[in-house]
Amino acid sequence: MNTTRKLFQPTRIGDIEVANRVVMAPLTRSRADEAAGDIPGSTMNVEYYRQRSNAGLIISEGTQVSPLGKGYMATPGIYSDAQVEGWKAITQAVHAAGSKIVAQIWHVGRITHPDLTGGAQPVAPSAVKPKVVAYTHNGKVEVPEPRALSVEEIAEVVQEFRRAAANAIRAGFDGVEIHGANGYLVDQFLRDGANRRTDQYGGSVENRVRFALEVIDGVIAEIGAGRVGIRLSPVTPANDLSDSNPQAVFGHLVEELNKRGIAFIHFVEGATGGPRDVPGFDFAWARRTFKGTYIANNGYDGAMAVEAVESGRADAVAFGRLFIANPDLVPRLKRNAPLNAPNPKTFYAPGPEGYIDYPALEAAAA
Ligand code: 8OZ
Repeated sequence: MNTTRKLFQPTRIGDIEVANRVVMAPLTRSRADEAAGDIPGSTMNVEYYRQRSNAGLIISEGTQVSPLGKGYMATPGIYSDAQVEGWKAITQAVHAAGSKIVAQIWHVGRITHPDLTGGAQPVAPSAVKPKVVAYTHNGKVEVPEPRALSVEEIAEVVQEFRRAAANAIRAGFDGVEIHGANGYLVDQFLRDGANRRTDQYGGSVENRVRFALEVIDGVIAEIGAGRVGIRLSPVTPANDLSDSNPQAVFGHLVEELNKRGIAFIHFVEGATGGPRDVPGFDFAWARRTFKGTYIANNGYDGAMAVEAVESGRADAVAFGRLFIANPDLVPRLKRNAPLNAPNPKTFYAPGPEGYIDYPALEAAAA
């Protein structure tokens, strides 16, 4: 039994009191009501999150801050009143089951296609086309070249993140995670593989970090630093993004985030969903430097997570795939119980199969 391990003890993540240090990672599941306007909160959406409320903290699936911020079919938004109403059913169920939940607020930038954005051309820091395919109702399509945002439009996107954070609180979330990882818009500004700007948002490290900090500062002004986190993936090649010197840009960002007293940084250590040993960024340095909660992610199993929190290498650990397949992941990890294997075929498929029908331990044992 692992029950007495630190991973399973309560703590605070910023202003958020959590029952344990197991975090459910943000997971795109593509089961919002797209026809109604990318609205979450169906009976099966509520049941999915309710089943997983044994996590100390749930980070919601990525939720777009605007129609242009959408990059996948049937992902939920958090910009309309109907979306806020939908989220309320989910946050209420999670709280009733004793967990906490933050909204992952998301703009995909250039990782989308006009078929997903109501016909609009994707936007990005610069007109640099990634080698990425999008899945739309018309099948698999290459994403087109994006257009560069103007300085005025950048300010509007910052406002969209700010409104999304205010909406998250209205919807009953305990806070937000800004999606700064995996090659989406915030990350596109940070890394020079996508950012070729020559104005105050490009070039130097300070300039490339500017957009992320404007988003952070806008969101802090709206909901308070103790309810704000960010997800970062300094070395992931996901979505065809790279940087010539991740330590420089993400090092500066971590120091600036530290000054602002945000609740947490959620680090994807290595290549998202792949190898952990990718050079270019010193995660141990970030852990020592950042005074808020360090949430570790990427390929952890129970033993690794117990060790990481016990040794102080991380404050909390986020699990993605394991939470898809194991609704009762925390009790299973406590008992070293066997785990269900996830079925990738149903990760993004519509409907309840592979979503709310993975068995819990008691049911599995019966
Ligand atoms: C897998 C499929 C769709 C989206 C990410 C939001 O990479 C995602 C995502 C992952 O952060």
